[in-house]
Amino acid sequence: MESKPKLLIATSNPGKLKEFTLLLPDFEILSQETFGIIPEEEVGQTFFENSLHKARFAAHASGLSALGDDSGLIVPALNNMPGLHSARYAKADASDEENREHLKKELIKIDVDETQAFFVCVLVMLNAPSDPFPLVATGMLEGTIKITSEGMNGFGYDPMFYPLGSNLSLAQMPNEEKAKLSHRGKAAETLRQKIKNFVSQ
Ligand code: ITT
Repeated sequence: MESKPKLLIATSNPGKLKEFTLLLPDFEILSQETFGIIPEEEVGQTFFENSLHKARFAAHASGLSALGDDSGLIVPALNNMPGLHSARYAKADASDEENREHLKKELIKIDVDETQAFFVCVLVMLNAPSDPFPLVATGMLEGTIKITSEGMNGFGYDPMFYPLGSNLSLAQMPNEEKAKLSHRGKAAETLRQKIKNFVSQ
C-alpha cells in the first residue's frame, strides 16, 4: 500500500490537530509537539501573516511540509474583537474557559445576551521554508454567539457559538458535523482542491 505524504500541522492547539486528522485524510498528520517545536509569539497584523509564519517556522524546524492555521472569532458588536486575539482574549496563555468567561463579561457590559458573530480561518501550506508558492485557503462561518455555554465537543468558543439556522452550538455537534460546516472545514476543502489542481498541473 502506498504511504500517505506527511504533513506537519503547525499548531499547539490539540483541538485543531484533531480536526485536521478528520479534514485531511489524504495526509499522514504529524504534530509539532512530536518534533519538540516551540512556536514563536504571534506578531502579525493579519490572520494570513500569522498562518504563514507558523507554517514557515514549523517547516524550517522539521524539514517537512507544514500547514499553518490562524483563526479566530469576530464579534461586530464588540468592534470585531476578539479577532486576532481570540486565543489570548482573557490574558496571555488563557484557557478556553477563561476566554469564554471574558467574552461573556464583555457581552454583558454592552447589555447583549446574543449577537451575530463569525469564525474565520486562514490556512497556509508550504512544501519547505523557502517555498515561493504557498497554497492559501480561507473559510468563514457565520452564526450567533450567546452568553450561555452548551455542549462538550470541540474547543475554544464552540459552546457559545450557534451556526446560522442551527439550534445546536458547535460543541453540541458531533466532530464530523462541525467539520462539514466550519470555517476550518471550508478552508480545508478549498485547500484539498488546490492541492489536487497543483499536483495534476
Ligand atoms: P496555534 O497558534 O498553536 O495554532 P491557537 O489556539 O493559539 O493555536 P490561534 O492563534 O489561531 O491558535 O487562535 C485561534 C483561537 O480562536 C483559538 O484558540 C480559539 O479560541 C478560537 N477558535 C478558532 N477556531 C475555533 C473553532 O473552530 N472553535 C472554537 N474556537 C475557535
